[in-house]
Amino acid sequence: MKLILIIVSHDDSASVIQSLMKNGFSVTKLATTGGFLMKGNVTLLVGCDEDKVQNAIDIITEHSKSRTQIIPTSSPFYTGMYPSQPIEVTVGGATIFVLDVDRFEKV
Ligand code: 2BA
Repeated sequence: MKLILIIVSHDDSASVIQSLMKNGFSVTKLATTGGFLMKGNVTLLVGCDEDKVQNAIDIITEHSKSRTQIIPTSSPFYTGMYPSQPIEVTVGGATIFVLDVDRFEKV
């Protein structure tokens, strides 16, 4: 068994969750915050058999869209550095970790 950790933007989360569940995956949603933008994002926990992992990743890919965002110079990351222009970062898409599960129990 594998545990998939998926970090997605809040905007894409409903569509990702809906599609995963429609395809038989169990999903737990956590409200999280990205360290760079300090903006809310969503982390999903999905436990599944190893042979279903690629199917989950395909679904996540289909429903997570990359977009760019301009961040102001007042971002906490830049405190003390003061770049002269706001910078553009790519947000969205999904960051995915696939972990081995030693033991899975529901009691
Ligand atoms: P944040 O840390 O808020 O990062 C949001 C986006 O800002 C990142 O998108 C990336 O495009 C940009 N970014 C992050 N750190 C940067 C830096 N030092 N310099 C310039 N640009 C930077 P993603 O890479 O798609 O990440 C989206 C969210 O996924 C992140 O939100 C974070 O919550 C999580 N994440 C990404 N990689 C991770 C990792 N290796 N470990 C844990 N969480 C991760």
